[in-house]
Amino acid sequence: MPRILAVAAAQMGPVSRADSRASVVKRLIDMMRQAKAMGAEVIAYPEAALTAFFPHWFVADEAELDAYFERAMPSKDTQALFDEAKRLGVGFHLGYCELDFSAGRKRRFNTAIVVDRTGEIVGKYRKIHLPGHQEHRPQAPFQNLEKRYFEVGDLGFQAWRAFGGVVGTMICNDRRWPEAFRVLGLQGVEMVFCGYNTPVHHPASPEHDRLGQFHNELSMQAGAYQNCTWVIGVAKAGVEEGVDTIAGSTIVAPTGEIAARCSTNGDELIVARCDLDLGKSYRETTFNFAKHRRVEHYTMIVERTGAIPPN
Ligand code: CDT
Repeated sequence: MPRILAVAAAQMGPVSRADSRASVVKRLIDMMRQAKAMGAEVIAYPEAALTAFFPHWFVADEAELDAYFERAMPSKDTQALFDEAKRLGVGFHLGYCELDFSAGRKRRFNTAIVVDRTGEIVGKYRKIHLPGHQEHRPQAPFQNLEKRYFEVGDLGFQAWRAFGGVVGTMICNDRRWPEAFRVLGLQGVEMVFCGYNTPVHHPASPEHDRLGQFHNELSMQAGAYQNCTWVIGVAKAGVEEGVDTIAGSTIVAPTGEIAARCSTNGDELIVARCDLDLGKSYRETTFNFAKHRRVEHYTMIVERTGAIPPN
């Protein structure tokens, strides 16, 4: 019996600073209903989908910063999304910013959850590869203060059983790191959700500006092929609070081919019927990890962080 999972990538156009959480949730619910009508069983929303991507600017006031974070999930405003998911029988992936007190102190994470078709959370991931900088750079046209506002995720790259397969998540910058994909690949992942907010411009390296979409697809297509998995890459796109961000949400097959791609830079849904067994022939041949990986030659990957050229 084929394991077909119909998945929607829900690209979002900008969210403004002034938008209420409830209005954004309503937008997500509208897309969920449309996705259901298009035959989707799961819908994937972007990184930090509930607010504007505030790491692009400096927030000095702690209470103002905390207002971008959820203290519980479901929260008062997101409960309606969970209720609708259950009512429609549609699972979802959601990126949001998490305020956590479980370790006896306040911690902030850039988080994503996977929710099954009954509205239950089946997996949570906290972003590990935080890009950007900690210090305020008032001269820059915009900033990426993720290293200031978030702690490095403490949950690792986990895969979970959901939707009749094995799924995992990573967030935005994680997709550029093959280690993130491989740790999921080593758990037999069949579908990886990855939300992103990627600026078109790179103030520190403007020579990269023309390559944003290429590097987005290069990273996700390589990760998909080398780990025999579907990758659902979903953007928050367009000009948000003055920062232009790439669109190009894509559903990538385990072959490395793009099965569907958004063509606007606003709210847009794409749906693909994903055969979760499509990675099997790669997993059993070219990428039969147990047979071909030579871990005795990979020790440097975990023992060394930065590159050290030979003498
Ligand atoms: N949100 C996020 O992780 N953004 C980063 C910006 C880095 S630009 C190379 C990203 O990887 O898209």
